[in-house]
Amino acid sequence: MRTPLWASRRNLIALIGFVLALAGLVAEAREYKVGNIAIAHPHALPTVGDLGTAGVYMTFKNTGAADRLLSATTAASSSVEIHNMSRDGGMMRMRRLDGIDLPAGETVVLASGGLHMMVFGLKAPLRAGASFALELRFENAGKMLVQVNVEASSAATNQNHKH
Ligand SMILES: [Cu+2]
Repeated sequence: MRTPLWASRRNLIALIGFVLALAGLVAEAREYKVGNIAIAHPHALPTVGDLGTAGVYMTFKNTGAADRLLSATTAASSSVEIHNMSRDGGMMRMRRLDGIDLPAGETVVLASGGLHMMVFGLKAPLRAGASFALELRFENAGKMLVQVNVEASSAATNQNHKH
């Protein structure tokens, strides 16, 4: 007896879904671990025109005692700052921070419109698909080198992130 066509098509669709889910996992799989800190999905937005700055985002998951991100450096730019963006009345305001607290057992997300890092004085424009090494320094966990992927995003661009 032959398998009805609708059954095999359903299997094919399920297979395609599985492959797509797997591809998504691979793209998101860039995760690092130093001490109790897991660092997931370090990424930056492509630069716009000659603008020598870009926002850098990632997620920190602290599975141990409280820690703190102190600073970051990269050979790709002259400096890296830690910023927080928040809504103040109707205005988005940017504040420079001297670190980011990573409370025990908590996840801290650096994302567009909130906590983020920012590279200044980029030596070359950031193009989607490229990547650069960024060294993170934590109070307790020490140093960790992560690879930051430059990813195009429809949600935000560096154009509306001027200082
Ligand atoms: Cu900023």
